[in-house]
Amino acid sequence: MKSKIGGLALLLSGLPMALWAADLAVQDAWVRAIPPNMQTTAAYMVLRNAGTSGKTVVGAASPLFARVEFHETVQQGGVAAMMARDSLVIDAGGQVTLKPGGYHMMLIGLQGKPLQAGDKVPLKLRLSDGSEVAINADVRAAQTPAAQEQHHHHGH
Ligand SMILES: [Cu+2]
Repeated sequence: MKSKIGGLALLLSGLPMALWAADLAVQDAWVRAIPPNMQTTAAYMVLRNAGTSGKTVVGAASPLFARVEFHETVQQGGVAAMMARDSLVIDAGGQVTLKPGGYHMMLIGLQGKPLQAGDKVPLKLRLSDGSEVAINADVRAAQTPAAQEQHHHHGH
């Protein structure tokens, strides 16, 4: 991962955005495997901001999905519900963890074949300054208890 980022920075060294985006590190990015009859799943990761100013992720996209939304799972009267969020803010020197039962990226409208454990999902995060961060998330089998990120999206 480290060497990949280094190679990318070298490739784009003529562009100021490469330096900027390097402040935002993405770790442990993974996507929940999708059963054959579903088109929606969630992505999780740790976003770490090593920079001296806050970073705001304002959008995300994947070639494998029609659209990607930011959601937060919250407890409302004992029931888990998902709230859409416009953006994700990572404070200077801070980190935000996207995990089952909390913040996540909703991947909606699968294009193509079902995702199985071991597959990769390319994701691109767009920041408020116009820079982008590319991620290659691992697909993992759904073995965590918080499957609500899938079930609440029936009927979308
Ligand atoms: Cu969601």
